[in-house]
Amino acid sequence: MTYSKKPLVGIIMGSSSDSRVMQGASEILDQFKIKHEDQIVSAHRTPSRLAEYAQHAEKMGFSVIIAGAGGAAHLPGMIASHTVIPVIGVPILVYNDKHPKKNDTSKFSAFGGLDSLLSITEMPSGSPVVAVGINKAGNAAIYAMKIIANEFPELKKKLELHKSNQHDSVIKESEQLKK
Ligand code: RP5
Repeated sequence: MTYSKKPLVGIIMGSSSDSRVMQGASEILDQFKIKHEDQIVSAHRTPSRLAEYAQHAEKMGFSVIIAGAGGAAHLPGMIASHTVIPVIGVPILVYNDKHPKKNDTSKFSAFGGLDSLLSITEMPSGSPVVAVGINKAGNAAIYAMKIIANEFPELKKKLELHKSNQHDSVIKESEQLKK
């Protein structure tokens, strides 16, 4: 069963190179049968598309936007400045090993993703964006579902089951240690 005919979550990322990480969010939402729409929107390469996307998100009625970006990760904050839809930022440690060139560090963040994490969390007062850990796109999906779960009791039950499964697997692992 799906919860809505329209996507409830908008997923955006600054570049196709972010998709490998952001897939983590899509996969979790798929597992829970939450419809989402995924797009590439670059805050600095497509600034007008970014503004249009915010209008699109309002029109689509997204409950949450998950925005992933690496480097100077201004995408989540810029989207948040255009809409009141809550934004969850995913700081991305940039890497691209599709066509690696020897000694080419241009695809890697100089600060191990901390630059992106701080860019997202250090939004000035009045324009908040929450952030999950570096590359933790799956956590963004779980948090997004927690936001929308009050509207959907079935989803709330599924999240509770997910939590109790986590509990049970720790107990099982602990029992196995004793053997
Ligand atoms: C950011 O710069 C993107 O989110 C991406 O993580 C990083 C590198 O982008 P590309 O060089 O792959 O376009 O804006």
